[in-house]
Amino acid sequence: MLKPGVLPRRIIGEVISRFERKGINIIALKMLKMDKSKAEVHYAEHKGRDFYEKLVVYTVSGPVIAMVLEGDGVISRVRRLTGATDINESTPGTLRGDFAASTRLNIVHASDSAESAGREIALFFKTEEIFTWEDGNARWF
Ligand code: 3AN
Repeated sequence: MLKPGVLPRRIIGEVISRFERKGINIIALKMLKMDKSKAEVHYAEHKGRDFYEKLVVYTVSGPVIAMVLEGDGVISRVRRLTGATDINESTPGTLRGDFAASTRLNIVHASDSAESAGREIALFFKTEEIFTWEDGNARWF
């Protein structure tokens, strides 16, 4: 998920192209505004942390771009492209290393396991909104 700060910075294309250039398939994509209850479910694991309330307020503050990404080892590959959560740790060349100026507003959310991906995808997409597709060139890789 590209967080609300991405849209006004006009870097949606740049962020998404990092995933595409790494050979990851986009199999679902939409722009939407999360409501408070959806944001609270999305970040339920952080309830009670000192940054939680502000994180929810930020998440509902504007449109987000939600995507389902597919590929070999996609969760770890996406998280490596995303970079560390803490912006003081995120390496240049990663999305957060290059674009995030605050840990709370750190550009993107990426699922950290197949289990959380399943839960999070269901928050954003119906089954019929997800399209797996064949890359005709993939057999040469
Ligand atoms: P990640 O998004 O890298 O999986 P999580 O799940 O630990 O990291 O945190 C979810 C979100 O909560 C982060 N993307 C960030 O916006 C926010 N967050 C996490 N830790 C902090 C922190 N120490 N201070 C402020 N915001 C934080």
